[in-house]
Amino acid sequence: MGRSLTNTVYNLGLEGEYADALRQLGYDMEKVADAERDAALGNGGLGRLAACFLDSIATLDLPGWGYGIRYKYGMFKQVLKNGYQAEQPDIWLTSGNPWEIRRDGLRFEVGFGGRVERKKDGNKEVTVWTPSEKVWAQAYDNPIPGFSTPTTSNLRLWDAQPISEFDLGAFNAGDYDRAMLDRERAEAISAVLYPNDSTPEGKELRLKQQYFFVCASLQDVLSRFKATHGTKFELLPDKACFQLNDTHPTIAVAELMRLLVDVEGLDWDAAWTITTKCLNYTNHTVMPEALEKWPVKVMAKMLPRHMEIIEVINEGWTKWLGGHLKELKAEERAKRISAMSIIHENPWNKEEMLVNMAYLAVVGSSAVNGVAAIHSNIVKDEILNDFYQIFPSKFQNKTNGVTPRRWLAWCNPELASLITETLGSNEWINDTEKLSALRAHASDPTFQKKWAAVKHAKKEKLAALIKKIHGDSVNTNALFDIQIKRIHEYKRQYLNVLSIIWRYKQLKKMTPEQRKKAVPRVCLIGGKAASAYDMAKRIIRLVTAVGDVINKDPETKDLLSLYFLPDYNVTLAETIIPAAELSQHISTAGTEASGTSNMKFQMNGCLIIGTWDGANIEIAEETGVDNVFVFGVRADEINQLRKERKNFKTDPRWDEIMKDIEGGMFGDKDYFKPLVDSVNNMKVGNDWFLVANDFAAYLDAQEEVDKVYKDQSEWLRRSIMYTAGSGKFSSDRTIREYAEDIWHVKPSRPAA
Ligand code: OX2
Repeated sequence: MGRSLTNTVYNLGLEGEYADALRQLGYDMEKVADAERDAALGNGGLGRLAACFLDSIATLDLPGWGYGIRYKYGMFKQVLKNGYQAEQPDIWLTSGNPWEIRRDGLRFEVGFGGRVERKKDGNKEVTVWTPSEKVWAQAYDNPIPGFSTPTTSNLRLWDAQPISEFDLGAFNAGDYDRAMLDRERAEAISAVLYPNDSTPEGKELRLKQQYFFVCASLQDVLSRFKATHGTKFELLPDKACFQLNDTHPTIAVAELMRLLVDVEGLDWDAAWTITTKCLNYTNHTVMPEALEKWPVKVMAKMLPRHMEIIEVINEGWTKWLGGHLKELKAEERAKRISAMSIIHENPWNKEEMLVNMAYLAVVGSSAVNGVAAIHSNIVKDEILNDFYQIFPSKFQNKTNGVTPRRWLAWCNPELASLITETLGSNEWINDTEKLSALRAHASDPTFQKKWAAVKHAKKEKLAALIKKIHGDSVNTNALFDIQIKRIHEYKRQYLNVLSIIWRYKQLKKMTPEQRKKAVPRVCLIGGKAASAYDMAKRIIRLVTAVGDVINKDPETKDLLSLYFLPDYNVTLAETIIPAAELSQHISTAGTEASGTSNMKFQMNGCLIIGTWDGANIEIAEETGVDNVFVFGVRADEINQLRKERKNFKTDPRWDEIMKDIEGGMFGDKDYFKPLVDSVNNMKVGNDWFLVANDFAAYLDAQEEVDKVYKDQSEWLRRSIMYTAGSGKFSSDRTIREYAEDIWHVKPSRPAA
């Protein structure tokens, strides 16, 4: 969520009044705002997307809430120790969180483990699950005010608390540790956010967290439903629906069945009809390791009743599938059924059976969507193709969006004022399609001058931050070139660093006269590496090591510098993005589902260098493809290129740089060896993300960037065209599509 104070004050339209009131009390708005800690309860784009969605849901007066976990420790704080990433706990709750409201009395029991029995209830057989461990899920509400509306939405977060406060018996017997055991075990559930982005660890605690928040959230919604509609559960799909955000909450399929069948006494078929109508699933990534699969053994131990339910769902599903595919020959039919079974063998360990959570979600949902056009096609044609063939109408696309309030109007008030002044009203804040009227001004020199002045002021602000972090003054007349996102091999920060090394080597070779003609650049890279992701941590070290060399070189430092910005988070992004002139979205084609920072940069008039991937494609279409620096292989070439890896002939410039790194030009050569080996060994399976394949095209695209930057009027024209073309990427548009096509809800304002 990032910070709430300024966003709330702005969304309520109170900015002037609030700052005045603070001043009267002797406080400065900016300082007060700065004292707030970011709520960092997610990993990256997936969580931040949900935050933007909540802003749009409230602003559009839609009846929707968010649910999650009130982690005691959110996303770790990243610090650099001698240029290496180190993780520190994010202790954000110690001084309290003024935004949350603890809902006393609003808590639900959540169980784990134990046994399942059949019992007779009259002549009906009922299933009774007796968990061996129980905790409370305590509700905390976080208000989400809409912009320019009285509607305020809610983010309800669950905190895990012990059912029995304290074991006095154990304490009296002198066993102090055991006396506290229940509390510790319960609190562990909502203690820490897993610091992965798209690489779930097979940790039992993670499944426990997932079930914990799903169970509490479903009980919460059912209890509100029952307060109005009693037990008329056939009405549930009209009154409630759930959007499952990736595979993490997909245990909801089994849990809703359990609540309806075991707790409410519905028969299985009626419950299944209701469940599948209420649930929808969004896939957010193509990374195979992120499509969660839980070992049957783990699931059966922690959630024995859910494992049974999943088995029954799978039996029904595979049986139905057999009927549906009856035209096929027996062998082919068996193959297809086995490929689509929710429970299947672990391909790496034949002894182990797995529950495939994405398959469970698809079978248990009404709608399945990807998050950008290309990604939704990959979901249909590759990841879930078998299912798409069976249920083509279930599959949809919902291209992501970001809230123009936080990501343009509030983080860049100077640009917002200029836009409002030029368009004659601030209606664009709620109707971003109106930004397209800026196109008429894109080539106007007077307007360009004003536009450039805003960008420069934002660059000055970022430069001050760099000075604070690194102690260096950067050249604010240089092109500010930025890549901020989680560090991952598929996002290819590595490719960026390699091109910076090449640029440095070129500058070194130039005469002073030639250097005068070079475009100066300040390169900034920021992002966290999952604590267990070794290769990503090496990439960070390469960035800092290269920065250490070039930032100290008196010959070139005004022409090229490279800084790693530690602890990248929402608040930092709010300063970085408005200042950016070039942003990098250079994932291997077909690997970044959408990306959302690309949209934030676009809104702020920042040019994009990018691959034909994720939402870059739609951004280019809206901005004008010629205004974007597009390079690299296309998604449909990737499989073939991976197979041809052995025969790939690397560029001589690449070979030179690899030798430089291996030879210790940036120190730490042993530490960088695995990094070099991961891309430089020409065998099948190596350089999986095709860094070498795209290297030459990327250098060409970078050269083109320099060329255009030298023509400032063309650069500014493009910059204006980016903002003008960003209308589609408001999360208001995305949320309207979800509301109309999937949720079937309409706006409604509380009566005045
Ligand atoms: C991210 C995707 O990597 C990113 O491409 C997308 O824009 C974002 O989700 C929002 O849809 N973890 N993070 C993601 O997916 C998962 C899983």
